[in-house]
Amino acid sequence: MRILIMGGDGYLGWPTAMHFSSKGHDVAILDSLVKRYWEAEFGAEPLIPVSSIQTRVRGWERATGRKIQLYIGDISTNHRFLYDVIERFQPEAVVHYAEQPSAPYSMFGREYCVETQRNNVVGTLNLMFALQRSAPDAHVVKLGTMGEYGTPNIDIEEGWLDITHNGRQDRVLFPKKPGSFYHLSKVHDSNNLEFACRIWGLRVTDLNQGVVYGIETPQTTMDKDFVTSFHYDAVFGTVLNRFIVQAVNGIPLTVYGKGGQTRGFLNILDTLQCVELAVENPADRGEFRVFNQFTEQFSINDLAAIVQRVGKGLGQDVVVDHIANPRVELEEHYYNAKHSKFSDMGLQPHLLTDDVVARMWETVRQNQARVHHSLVQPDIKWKQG
Ligand code: USQ
Repeated sequence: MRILIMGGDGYLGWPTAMHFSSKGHDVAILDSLVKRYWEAEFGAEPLIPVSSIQTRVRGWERATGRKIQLYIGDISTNHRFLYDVIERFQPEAVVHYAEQPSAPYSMFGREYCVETQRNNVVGTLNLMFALQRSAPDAHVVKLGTMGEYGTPNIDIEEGWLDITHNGRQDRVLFPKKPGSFYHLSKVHDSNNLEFACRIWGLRVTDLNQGVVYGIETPQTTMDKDFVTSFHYDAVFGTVLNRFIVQAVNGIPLTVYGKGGQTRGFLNILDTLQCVELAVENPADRGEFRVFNQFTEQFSINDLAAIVQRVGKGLGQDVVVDHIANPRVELEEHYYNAKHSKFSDMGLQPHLLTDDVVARMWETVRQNQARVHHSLVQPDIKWKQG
């Protein structure tokens, strides 16, 4: 298939591009490289140095004989560029990761909120128009987030809710209660995409993904130019990745508040598997399909306990600190999110075992000297910005 990976320079985008290319698909990457700029604004550097996208793609061709086409440009500010890429490449599937992915970044202040929502929402709108114009049959696999739902006091369904109201029934998008301007941007995307499916007949799979952890995929370990952008800082790092870096460096784990916050989690290997399953089994024309993309639920306290236990086995005492929560979120709550659609399609999950944590621990230890301790403590507060 011809598969366009938008945001193909990122933590998930680059491994996804290599994954599809290694399976023999015709892959193109589109990226504005703006994530590297956002990281630079905060002095955040990936734990393991990341090569330029051109070096990555050239190295990939040398190592495998497979070409990945590269389009550098901004889909949110230059719709003509995007129109041109869609027209020329004629993708059968578009995997859309090209968004600002950090909740803290979006809460840093007005400019950061506006930049997040402008970049994410307008980029997705431009994609919709580009497809309607010249590739209406292409299947969009869009990276959404479990955070769109928030933590409601009822079971979370996969995207849609069947309701009975005053004796009548209908099917509506599940009510959303997101916890940051970033998560809200994905809610706006979902609404816009559902509209485009209903009115124009586009085909979309919205992946409501949980929190991803992991550093390695079979392709990222092939060459130093193929490593992915792994973050541990308080702006771009996700919780388990951060905890392991903290533990290796003897920094007390930064559990925010009581630590009863519960989320869905998945290994980066399962992101690849889920995206592949979605691409291989496209939504119908006019269908807006939602999959909850995670394999296990954990509370933050559960994760801290796992990291502490693995550290003990490796001879390192891990201290768990409960620091004042910089976010506004429930710290003890009901959480039961359905996630059976990918299992029904054949997902073989890579679960979070002590061995998985120990393997990540070892990779982090080898790069320990590059950790900037000053980037670890959170200083973006939801209330103050
Ligand atoms: N947390 C801590 N300590 C930390 C970091 C985080 O207790 O040092 C807590 C947070 O308060 C939150 C939970 O861990 O309750 C998850 O935080 P996170 O920073 O790992 O993840 P989040 O901000 O929710 O965002 C991440 C990705 C985002 C993706 C989302 C999936 O950055 O792109 O959409 O995970 S989900 O959380 O399911 O919405």
